[in-house]
Amino acid sequence: MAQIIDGKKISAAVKAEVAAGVAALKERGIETGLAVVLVGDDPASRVYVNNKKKACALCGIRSFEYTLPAETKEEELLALVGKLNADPAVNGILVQLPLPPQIDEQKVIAAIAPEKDVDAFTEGNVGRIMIGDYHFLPCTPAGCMTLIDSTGVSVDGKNCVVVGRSNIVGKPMAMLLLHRNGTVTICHSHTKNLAEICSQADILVSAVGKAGFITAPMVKEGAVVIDVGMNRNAEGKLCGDVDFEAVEKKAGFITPVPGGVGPMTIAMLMRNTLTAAKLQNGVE
Ligand code: BQF
Repeated sequence: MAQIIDGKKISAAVKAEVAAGVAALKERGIETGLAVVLVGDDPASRVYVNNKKKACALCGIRSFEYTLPAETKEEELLALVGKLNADPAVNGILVQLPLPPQIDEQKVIAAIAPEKDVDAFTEGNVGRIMIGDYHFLPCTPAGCMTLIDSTGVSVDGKNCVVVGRSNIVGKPMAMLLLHRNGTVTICHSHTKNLAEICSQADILVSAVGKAGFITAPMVKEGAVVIDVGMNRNAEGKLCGDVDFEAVEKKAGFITPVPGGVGPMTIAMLMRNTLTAAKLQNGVE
């Protein structure tokens, strides 16, 4: 029976640490602020933005919400990002993805000042992750890494399998595991023998987006299983990529959904915002 990794509890500890850091800045007269930009009214995005605002309040970070209509033009959003780049009260800028189809996401991301890019999505910050010299880690992979560390299992020399190759999760996740000396395999929709490759993983990270994708035969006895999936099953219940009931019996450690990676993503955003405030004020 696997030990369940409590992402809620671990994220609370990270947020408490951030709150202490934010309070220490405040004592020196420095306020920490995060701008959260939402375009349109996607209900999932609305929930995520609310989670981020709530976490800001808990950490003592000022949040500035900008909600723009779904039909917002690209140049209007670019103008807002430009304004936020120039605003000294804003230490971090978060543009909630996905954006509506008339807006080029890459163009908007590229417009964010690198020192305020708390998602670590801009080209320069992505490049810094590749060479292992960074200020900001992308929130979800950073959260996964903290969850892996909480198990006490070392990544060094282990077989690590990442399923999914997105720029936001899969690719940077693989890079972080590589920095820790893991032997890393990235699987995706064109991978042959995916089940067999997964079944050899000491550390398995799934970021696929399909409920029930990772089944028990795909998991090595005692493995660390990190479930990044955010799906709704047939009953409309929130669930990950992993068949939790079955895999729980075989894995050594497993993250639940909800209460696993999701809360860590938010906590890491708070940490990055504090880091941004320190960097912009020459602290530390
Ligand atoms: C939890 C996200 C897919 C696409 C875009 C806590 C969140 C989720 C779950 C949350 C996510 C997922 C976020 C739980 C932010 C994580 O208790 O399990 C928090 O708010 N997330 C996002 O901003 O964009 C996404 C998933």
